[in-house]
Amino acid sequence: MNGEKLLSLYKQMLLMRRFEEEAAQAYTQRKIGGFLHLYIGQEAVGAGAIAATREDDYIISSYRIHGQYLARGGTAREGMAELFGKATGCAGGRGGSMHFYKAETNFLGGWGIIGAQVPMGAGTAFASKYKQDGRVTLCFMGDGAVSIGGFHEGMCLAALWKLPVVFIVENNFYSMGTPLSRTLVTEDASVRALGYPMARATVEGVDVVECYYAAKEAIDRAREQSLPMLLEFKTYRYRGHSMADPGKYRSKEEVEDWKTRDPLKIAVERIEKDFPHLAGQIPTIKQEIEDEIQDALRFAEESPEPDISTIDDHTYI
Ligand SMILES: Cc1ncc(C[n+]2csc(CCOP(=O)(O)OP(=O)(O)O)c2C)c(N)n1
Ligand SMILES: [Mg+2]
Repeated sequence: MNGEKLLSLYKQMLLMRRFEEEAAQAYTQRKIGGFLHLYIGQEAVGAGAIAATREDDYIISSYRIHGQYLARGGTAREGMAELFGKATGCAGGRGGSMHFYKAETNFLGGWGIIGAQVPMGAGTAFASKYKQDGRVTLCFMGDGAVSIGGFHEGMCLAALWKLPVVFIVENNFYSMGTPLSRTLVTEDASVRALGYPMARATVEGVDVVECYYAAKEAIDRAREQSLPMLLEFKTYRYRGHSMADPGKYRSKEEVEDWKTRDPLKIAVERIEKDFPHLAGQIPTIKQEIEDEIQDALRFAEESPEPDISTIDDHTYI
């Protein structure tokens, strides 16, 4: 990966991080209602994997999606406005944190039912195969999804019909407060691929460069050979499951240990070591992101709420 690309991925991860730090703040000020699930700590996975896609590839995911939405070209303005429940949000203010959606960037949401996106991801991949449009689907999920019925149905059909889909498990070792050891007999969620079977890999999800290349291999295979794969990234969320969760089921040492492998820190170290001539751009990037986030907050604050007359819009009756 060249230095410019790495720098752009660093910038993207910083956007994700600062977007959510400010969202958390706004939540405590009651400017955001409902749920708010933060991606902080997991940024390398979304940034790396989505950078390896083509723009017309489909992305579908769970409810922990702000980062993936931003990586897929969603704007901070429309994202923040969505959190604030404003009409200018990426889902018209109706979806909120869990249901970001942006058809123009082939970002298909944003699903709150665990594993629901897996058969849907198989479905979009089936459509691509049927239409021979050369698109790949990236279907993100948490480790909690791999024991859900819908997961198995989607995996089964993807293997049977050789669909161009990459199932990405973001294994952050917890499903709400339940540790992985209480739901799976192994630490590697990718073993789930064996039964169908389909290719699998387990990769550390803290270095954006490694995430990029692991995803690229899977995406290339899906596109060129029309084959699915289960790609697991070991990662960690620094915050609780949602804003209501203080995360008392984890030790301070465990959280601190993962923070020593912070994706942003690793990216900066890589830039300084491999591309020292570009390191001088980092302060400028930080300022640009700061400006973008402050602009997004202002935009969200000043935007109108959806008009009551539009309450039935986008609804099947
Ligand atoms: C079918 C279903 N069962 C239960 C829930 C409640 N629930 C919401 S999030 C969650 C944990 C999921 O954990 P994981 O898949 O590991 O994702 P993470 O939050 O770690 O990103 C559960 C059980 C749900 N949304 N859907
Ligand atoms: Mg999890």
